[in-house]
Amino acid sequence: MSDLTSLETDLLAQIEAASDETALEAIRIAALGKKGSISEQLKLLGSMSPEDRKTIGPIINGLKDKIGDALTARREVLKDAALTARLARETVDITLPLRPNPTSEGRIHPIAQVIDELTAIFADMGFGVAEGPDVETDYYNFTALNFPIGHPAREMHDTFFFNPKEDGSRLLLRTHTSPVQVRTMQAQKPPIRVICPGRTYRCDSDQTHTPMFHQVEGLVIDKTSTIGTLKWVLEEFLKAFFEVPSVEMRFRPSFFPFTEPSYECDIRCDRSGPEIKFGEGNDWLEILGCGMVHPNVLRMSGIDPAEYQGFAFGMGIDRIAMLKYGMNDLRAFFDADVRWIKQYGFRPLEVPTLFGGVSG
Ligand code: 2U9
Repeated sequence: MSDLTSLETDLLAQIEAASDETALEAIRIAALGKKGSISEQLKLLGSMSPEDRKTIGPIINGLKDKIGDALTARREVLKDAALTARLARETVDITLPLRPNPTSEGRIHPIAQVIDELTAIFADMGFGVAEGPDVETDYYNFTALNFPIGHPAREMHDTFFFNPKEDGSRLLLRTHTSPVQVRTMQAQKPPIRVICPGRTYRCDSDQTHTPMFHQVEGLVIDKTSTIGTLKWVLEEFLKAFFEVPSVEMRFRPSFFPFTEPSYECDIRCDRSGPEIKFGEGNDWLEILGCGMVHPNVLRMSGIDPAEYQGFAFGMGIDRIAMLKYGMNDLRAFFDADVRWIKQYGFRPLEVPTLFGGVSG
């Protein structure tokens, strides 16, 4: 009896002292396992007299249950303690800033945005987009566009030339996107309706000029297009781009070797307030150049000017981007300053669309 009492005291003390579930499991096996101290006592019942078995049996079974209950209770306590310790160890610092994700951090450059906008507007009028190389030959940049050899207009373009090759020819960085239209005329039969947005280069740098800038030019070649069609296309473009119900245009005579007649086009605007407004006011703003394609240009690209005619126009993308989105220093476009792009760039999933109103 006293053996059983001291076994009980001893086991309860061990259970109370167990510091984790592994230690507790070892105690359980030592007491209730096949060869455990309580199991050994139970085995002795078989050799006892029926009277002894009657009195001692319930005591041993009671001890077994008591130790079982104590083990369960202690296991719960240890489990809780382990969980509490784990929670304390694995705390999340909710004051840490979220890791930035590309769609919320990245911005679309205003130039890329404006190219998307004008492409959508011209696509609506049936224009395709053509692209060509930035490094060009003298032929595509000048000769095919009716710049005679030695003509002063070649000098006016402030061209970046590469070193001459052995045969004396020099490659250059295109000074306008017009070589792309020449390549298009060589590759396609009329009718042709394309715009050519892209990088252009001139050796010029101040607050309104950067050595690399962007132009978009347009070309239409068919049998019937006239200055009237040209005016309509430009008017529709300007209304859609600047999001105004009407624009008033003024065409001034000009000179380009590749068009005849040639014009510079101004639009009516109001510059009296902090922001420039189009379609109203008493000021004029030069916005683009245009004209009917020179017969020599058509002929040089294999198109018969007796059968076909057409018009072309060109404008500076950087300039129209600045006008539309209120930026005043052209050089900031190319500084790659993250603070600037955060201020003036467009969020990838919130870009203005034609269907939602161009500036959203
Ligand atoms: C071909 C035939 C004709 C393209 C044209 C202009 C007028 C023009 C300037 C505007 C501002 C360039 O960025 S800018 O300085 N461009 O005024 N461009 S007509 O005429 C072409 C082009 C290609 C085969």
